[in-house]
Order: sequence, then C-alpha cells, then structure tokens
Amino acid sequence: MNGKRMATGLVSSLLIASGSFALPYTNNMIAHFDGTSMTLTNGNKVARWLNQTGNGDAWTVTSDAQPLAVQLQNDAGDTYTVLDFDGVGNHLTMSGDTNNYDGNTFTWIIAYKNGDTNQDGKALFGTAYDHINGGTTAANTGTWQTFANSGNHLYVAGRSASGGFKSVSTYPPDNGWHVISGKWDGSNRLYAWLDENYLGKTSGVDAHPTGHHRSRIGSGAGATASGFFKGMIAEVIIFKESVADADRLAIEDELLAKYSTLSDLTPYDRWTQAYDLSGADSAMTNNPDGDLANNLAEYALGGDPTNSADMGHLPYSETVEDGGSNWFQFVYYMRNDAVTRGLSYLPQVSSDLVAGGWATNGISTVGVGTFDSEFDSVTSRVSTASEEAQFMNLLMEFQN
Ligand SMILES: [Ca+2]
Ligand SMILES: [Ca+2]
Repeated sequence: MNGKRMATGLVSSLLIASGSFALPYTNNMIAHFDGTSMTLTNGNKVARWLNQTGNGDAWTVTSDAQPLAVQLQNDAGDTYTVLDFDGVGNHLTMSGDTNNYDGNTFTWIIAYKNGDTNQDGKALFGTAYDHINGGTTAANTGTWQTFANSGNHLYVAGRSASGGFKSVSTYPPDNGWHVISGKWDGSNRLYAWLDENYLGKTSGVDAHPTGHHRSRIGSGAGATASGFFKGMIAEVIIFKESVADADRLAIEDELLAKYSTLSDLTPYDRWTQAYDLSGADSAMTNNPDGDLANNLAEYALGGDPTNSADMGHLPYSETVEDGGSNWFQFVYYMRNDAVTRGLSYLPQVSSDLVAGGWATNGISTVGVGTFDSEFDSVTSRVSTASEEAQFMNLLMEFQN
C-alpha cells in the first residue's frame, strides 16, 4: 500500500547507525548515546540504544517497555531523533560490561525534556549497586544518578559511605529542553550544572560502590523498574574522570545548540522528510516528480512525491443503478487521521469542465468504510437524472 510506503521511509530515515560523531572532548568517555545509534521495532519503538564508544554496552528492554523514537527539529532546521518516555512503563536497562560504572570519579551529561511536573523520583539516568563500602548498605542501592522529582525539581545525586543521600538540586525554569551535568570528582565531592550554570556542590560523597548491579534510564530513581520518568532524552554522555570545566562547557555548548530549541515537526514536515524533500521541492503546491499530483495531493492520498508512477489511492467513478434510479458514483480515499493532519476532502461535481463550475450540490455520501490501517474509503454519488454529462473532482485542502 502506498500509505505504508510512507511509514517505511520514515523508519529507514531513523535507522542511521553510522556511528559518526565528534564530541569536542572524549578522553575516558565510557558512554555516548545519541539519536544515531538506535535499533527500532514496529511503531518506532526503541529496542536498543547502542553506546557509540565501541565498548559494547547498550541499553535494551522488553518490548512492552520500549520508549518511542521521535524526530524533532530545532530552530536551525536540523532534525534529531530522541527517546520519548511515557511515564507509565517505558525505560531501558544497561547491558554489557557494567563494571565500567564502578568507581567514584565520573562526569555525566544528559540532554532531556521534562514531560510532567509531578514526577517523584524518576531517573533520567540511575545506577544501582550490590554493595557500598563492603556491603554495609543494602543491596541494589541507587548511587550516582540524575533524577526528576515533584514540582519539576531536578537532582544530581550520590551517596555517602554509610548510604546517606547526597545531592545538588534545582528547579529548571521551564519544561523545555535542558542540559544537566553532574560530576563526582574522586575527592568525595559532587557538582552539578544546568545549561552551563553552576548549581552548587556537596561533599562527603564518599561511597565506594562495587558490584555494579545495573544502570537504567527512564526508570525510577535508584534504577528500579518502577515509577517511570515521563519526558524525553536526546543524549547521554558519561566519562570515567573528572572532566575539566572548559571541556565540559564545550560539550554542553554543542548539546544546547542541538537540542535547546527542539520542537515537534508537523505531520507534513515528517512526510517531506521521509522522502528527503527539501527547499522548494517540499512545498505543498509543488510537484517535484512531475506527475499529476502536487505534494498536497500526494500527502492526502498516500502517494510518493518522488515517484511519478505513484500518486497514492486515486479516486474512481462508476455508474450504478439503485432503487430504480441511475447514479454517478464516486469513491475516494481519505486518511483516517485527516483532522489531525489538517486535511479535508471534498467531492465536487460539474456538468461541464468550465473553470469555476465545480459545486457540491446534489452530492450525498452513501458509505464510509475502513480501507487499510491509514485510509478510509468514502463513497459519494449524484443523480444522473438532470444532466447530460457529469464530472467529479476531489478537492483536497490543508489548513493549519
Ligand atoms: Ca507529484
Ligand atoms: Ca508521485
């Protein structure tokens, strides 16, 4: 089906696994996750988020808990794929060489968007350990982590040797995209920054966790698979060192430039991107493949705007007899989410082909049915009694 072809195009554009990235500082970087290293399943769910440092780590999860991969665009027109966590069950769990996460010297930077002001201990990134300082603290204790709390409160946290909770926290000014950074400096101090602004530090973070139990993103604080984060995460970067301020700032600069102005694409923008249309070729009134359908018609009918042999589900007409009368019947296909997309479909009739002669008088809709997962079929008709000849036209309109 032509409509499905559109979805396929979108998936393939998300499945970029090039691994090409260039952060301004990468010494002792043990994890780098961004939108170019996701494996997606049906419905653009994220089955696997691969660590691009090449150490083999990945975040994975069972199918019912997978966050969605969504494409967003920033003010510069650049598009990024980010993870959208539903706050109900979506999360990812680290697999691989998790001993990388043992230690007490880390710097971690996360680009995220909060999606709920009533979060209560929901981890953007959290680690949990079997033991802190030889097992004096209960197993599975959450240790170094970044989590959202109620009232849009955000924490960068660690532990003392006795298991005490140590944190720096802030209230981000809005629910937009932010870059939150934490540093555990190897001298028992924890620092935090939001959007490059220093938030403060805490000392006595003298836990020495060993036996890394797990790391999760989007889960409950302490990396528990309960109480889930609602919001989006675009990028996670972790260093096993105390990164110098200038190097951290260079990375934060880059992340803010990429993500701070991200906003939703319109459905039409997503569609043009799926076909790699840009500039004038992406205008609704243009017809880059030179067939009989402009981009608006291709979009409305599920056509391929780059293939002149594919205009989607074209309407057709036939003459039928019903109840002793003859009818000129017209079948067309409309997207079942037309309202969301701002699309309307209007059959018109004319007794000649004079411009301006199209009207809706006398047309009645006699049936609407499901055609496929994306389209409904609509049958309209007009009586043939009054006119010698009749022509029908399908008017497709877009309104923001
Ligand atoms: Ca076309
Ligand atoms: Ca076409």
